[in-house]
Amino acid sequence: MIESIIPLTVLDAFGISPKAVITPIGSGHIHQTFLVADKNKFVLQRVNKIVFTKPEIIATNNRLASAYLSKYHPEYLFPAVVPDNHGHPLVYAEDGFPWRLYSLIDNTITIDFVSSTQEAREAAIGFGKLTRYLNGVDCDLYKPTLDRFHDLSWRYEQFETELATASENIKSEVAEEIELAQNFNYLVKEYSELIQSGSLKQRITHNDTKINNILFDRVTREAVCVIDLDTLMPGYFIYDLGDLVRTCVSPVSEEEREVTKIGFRKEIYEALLSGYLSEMKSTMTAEELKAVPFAGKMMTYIMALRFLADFLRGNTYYHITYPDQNKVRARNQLYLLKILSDSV
Ligand code: GN1
Ligand code: MG
Repeated sequence: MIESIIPLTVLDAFGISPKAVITPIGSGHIHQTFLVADKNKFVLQRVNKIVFTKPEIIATNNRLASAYLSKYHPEYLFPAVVPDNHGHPLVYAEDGFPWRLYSLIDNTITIDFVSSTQEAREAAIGFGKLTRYLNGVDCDLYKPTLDRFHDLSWRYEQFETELATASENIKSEVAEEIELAQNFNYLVKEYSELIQSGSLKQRITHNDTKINNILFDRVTREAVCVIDLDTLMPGYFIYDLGDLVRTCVSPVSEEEREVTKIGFRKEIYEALLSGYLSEMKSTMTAEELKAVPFAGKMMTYIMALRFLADFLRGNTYYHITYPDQNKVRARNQLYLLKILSDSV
């Protein structure tokens, strides 16, 4: 029963009637998300504090961005949280888990799959615009909500740690994936050199730019606003452009088991680049532009490593609905990486 999952104290703190109609929504791997139909419609979320151990940092980064955007880009739609009755962004339930509330943005939809160059371009414009609009902020005011989140060297180290401690049994189940992952290790060196050269500007990036983290207008299919701002924090443009490429170019998602269905849709890739750069190019250096082709490969590799490491550690991070789901995801991403490496 939904009512038993959502504590009444939480509903009360947000001023939601216990009679509101509440249904689970969303396809995220981390939090639990619900649609609340009360006098108005809301999105209520239980924040996974096992993953986000410092949810206050999310709230602070979002508050800073929201204040900056409403001052300098007042027309920009930034999905700020609805505070509780005391003006707090988070309400802690008795079990220690924080909850937060958003207004539902009417007449919008999310998509899990890009079916046209227009959708790809729109999504890339949406994420590019956010970073461009925040170009003038002092990045030092924003703290990492997850440390070293997209640090490829660190993710590779984590993968190696899991490899060193996993049982032979588990390792033999993913022997092929382990070998593939190790073969792409040269990307870690490329990444480290790129970061150490200082050629990428630190910016405020979204860091979770998968296609279902953008709201589209139900009718015009234009991008309305970006959502899921948990990882809005300092980062590099390659993280955002890269995750767009990772989640959009293939005709199938990261969940697809049949690897022969994975592919590279050139026209979608070009639409992503053209959309993202139409927003961001004016703020980018020549060296950053040179790093554009690296973005998709880097982010696809990082996800392959993360899924594989989670499989090796016994699936403690990503929500799974069947036993070898993280293996499937890792394999999928490694195949996509191979195709990307041959294509860009
Ligand atoms: C997670 O929860 P969700 O779906 O927004 C993950 C992202 C991955 C994504 C892969 C905090 O995002 O980094 O790209 O799964 N978020 C976190 O689908 O780990
Ligand atoms: Mg997320």
